[in-house]
Amino acid sequence: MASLSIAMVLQLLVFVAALYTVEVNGFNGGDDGAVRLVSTVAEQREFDYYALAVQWPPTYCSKSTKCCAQNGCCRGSNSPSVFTIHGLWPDYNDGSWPSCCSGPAFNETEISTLRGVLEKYWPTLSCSKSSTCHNKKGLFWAHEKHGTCSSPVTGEEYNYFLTTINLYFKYNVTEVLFDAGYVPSSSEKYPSGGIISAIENAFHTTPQLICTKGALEEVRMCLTKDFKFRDCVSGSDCPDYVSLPEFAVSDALNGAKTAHRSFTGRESS
Ligand code: U2P
Repeated sequence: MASLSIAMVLQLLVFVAALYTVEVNGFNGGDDGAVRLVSTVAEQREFDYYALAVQWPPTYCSKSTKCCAQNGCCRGSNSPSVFTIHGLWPDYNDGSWPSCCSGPAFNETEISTLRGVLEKYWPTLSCSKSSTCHNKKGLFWAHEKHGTCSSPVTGEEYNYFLTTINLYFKYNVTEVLFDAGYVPSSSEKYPSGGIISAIENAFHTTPQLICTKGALEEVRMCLTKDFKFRDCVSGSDCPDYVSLPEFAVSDALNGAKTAHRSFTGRESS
């Protein structure tokens, strides 16, 4: 009788262990446990729309304190002088967004043929590694929360990046603003309303402008899941007049020097 109960207890233990293993490993290869499974499921609700965010590197780079080979701010005279891609973000109508969705982890080799265009038009403007899902850090492009959460529409990783690049070229914010006279300047201030109108005239959509210390940092345009323009759920946060700074000459020179140092393997701090 006693040996029978021991066998039953052992069987029960094996069963519980098996159940636990299935639950932990079920979604994500089992690297971070059952809590992760719950949060993944909760965040799987499909997104409502996209925000295409493009950023103005001189504004972002004015906050950049560190140079390294990967940092697009540190390319000296080759630093980006056009709006570059920040992201194609799946968003919810309530102003939030999904942050980690199930699906394969970011795989750099899948986008190797796009690498040149991504380096140029989707550069990281920072030395710090971006957070990815699974509590890891990686390339700026590895914001899995965006690519994997977009997958119900864009499918596999390569197509997410290709779609984003195509939208970026199709809706060329740099060209529209420069053509309307909103050109980089170290002294001019431009009316935010004028910048918004230039985009409205070109694309028939109202963009959301994001500023840092009175300088235009980002333009976001919102799209339905079939890539037609729609309203964003948040408004602009810019003052009435904004600057569109040039890369300061000293920044470019410093960038050139530090980039050179970085490319020879020494990282500045
Ligand atoms: O705005 C700050 C950061 O929040 C993330 N974000 C913001 C708005 C939005 O619609 N979707 C979204 O993801 C961005 O985070 P990142 O991709 O840079 O990590 C944005 O920079």
